[in-house]
Amino acid sequence: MPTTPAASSETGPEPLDRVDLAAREPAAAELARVAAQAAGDLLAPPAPVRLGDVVPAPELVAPDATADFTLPADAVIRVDAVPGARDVAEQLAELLRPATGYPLPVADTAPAQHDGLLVLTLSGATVPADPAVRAGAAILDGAALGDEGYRLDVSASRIRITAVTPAGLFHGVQTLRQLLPAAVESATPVAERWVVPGGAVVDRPRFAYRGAMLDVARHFFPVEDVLRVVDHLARYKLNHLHLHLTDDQGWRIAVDAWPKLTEVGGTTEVGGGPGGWYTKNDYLRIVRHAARRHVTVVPEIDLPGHTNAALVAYPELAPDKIAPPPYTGTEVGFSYIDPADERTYDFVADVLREVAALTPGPWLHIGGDEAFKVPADTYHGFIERAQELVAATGKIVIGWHQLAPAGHAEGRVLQWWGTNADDPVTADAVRRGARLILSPANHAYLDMKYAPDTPIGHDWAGLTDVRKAYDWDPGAHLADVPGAAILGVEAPLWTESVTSLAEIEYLLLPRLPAIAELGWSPRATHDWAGFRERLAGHGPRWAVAGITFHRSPEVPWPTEPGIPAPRSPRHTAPRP
Ligand code: TNX
Repeated sequence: MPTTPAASSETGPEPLDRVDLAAREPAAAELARVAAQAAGDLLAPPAPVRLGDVVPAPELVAPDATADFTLPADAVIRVDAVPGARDVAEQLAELLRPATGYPLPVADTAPAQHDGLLVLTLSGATVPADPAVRAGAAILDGAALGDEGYRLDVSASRIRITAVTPAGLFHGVQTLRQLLPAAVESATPVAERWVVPGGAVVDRPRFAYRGAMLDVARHFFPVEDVLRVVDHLARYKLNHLHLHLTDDQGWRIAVDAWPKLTEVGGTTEVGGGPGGWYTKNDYLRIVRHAARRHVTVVPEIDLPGHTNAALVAYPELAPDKIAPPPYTGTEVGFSYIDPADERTYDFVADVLREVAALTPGPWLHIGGDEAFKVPADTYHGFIERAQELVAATGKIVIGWHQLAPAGHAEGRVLQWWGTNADDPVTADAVRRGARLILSPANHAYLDMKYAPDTPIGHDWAGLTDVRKAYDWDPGAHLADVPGAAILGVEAPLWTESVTSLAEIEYLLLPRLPAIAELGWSPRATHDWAGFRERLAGHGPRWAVAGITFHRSPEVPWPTEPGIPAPRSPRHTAPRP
């Protein structure tokens, strides 16, 4: 038996002539192996990101410390020759090329040739030939990955993403992006070892609907700003962008049959600025940019209240047929289109038909909130007709939860924005067949201030720091509503106090990832301590990408050099 160091120290060193060198060989080999490993580690330190450091938290993570992958300069992305998959591969290349400076050509995978360095595969329900993928299939087979799930396998020689749909591949790409060093967010080449931690991730969403809303009516934001917001959603696997397109202060979407809606109603905004609106081509740019990122745009035409801008443009829609003055303040609940005039329903039908024609997604949102001046019976009658007009376009109606007492319409979805989770009227609508998107204002409203000194935002639903945004369970939030009725979650950003992209980002980040995790991750992963650690790693990513964020004191942001202090959003004077 070889002598162990412990035995040697107790009995003193053995005379050399009695040492059995052959018996020592394994120890020497082990020493050599450890030394080689140490030298190798010096040259190739472990991946800076751990496999589980992903937001939203994946369903299953199986790290393999021996299988880190380093992206070589001559890497090729191979992808199944399917249009949707090919485009995801192109987007992966677009993500990686600026920072790496590598050419990263995208090549089609021949059926038997899965030997590229970065492989994206649509596997359908068939069991994949690759043993690593087959092992994963034992946990979740291809079909169980569903419409949006993916499997990521990282070995020393290859990265493979497998999914049933292009959306699943796209989500896998977002995970891969987060597993690369933060410098991958750089717009210019960086000298960096592009290491990805080894192992497997198998992942799929908890809820089908995961969204954010941008109010482009109170303040108008140009197309480029909206595209960038879509990019932020896509990073965190959110799949719906709800655009609040119309309100008292402005009408933002062109309608051919009623051109003055934008030409007159689009020229105002909160605070007296110039406003603006989207032509149909502008709007389609947003829809297409979102679709490429597997984000569905949900257009909202807020009815019958929140319509002052429409009444300025078309006084015939007003109950008294007199044009009101344009409105640039921030009060709510004073305006409505005339529910007693048939011309109003022509207007609603025309608008919904034209907006539906710009909408590849299944949803049309008709608002319905805060029509305080319309008597309840009249309001219910109006909503029931509006719900029918949505159905006539072939879309499914969504409305704020004020729709609840009106009659049920096939498939309808209510967006609940209350602060008291005991809401019998909404629970009753669910019993009559409604499904819910949850946007509790005291957790999910991104226009609420983080803290008393937050320079912009509201506080009517309380202050919402990152923990408050994170600490609730959409599946069990509302009394007497079963989890099965919850379609998903949405984080709305109202923009009465928001005037720039930097301010949008400041309110979005870091709370949007909190809501994204509630929508995507299995409840078993919910853990504030772990979330804030994972979230901390995103500060450097946002900083490198030039994205504004709130450096919340609740998050242990890294303090190494290279992580600049966050920029505050431009401070704006309080508005009337
Ligand atoms: C309530 S929430 C509104 C909006 C305001 C928001 C401000 C909802 C459906 N209506 O009109 O912009 O509060 O936080």
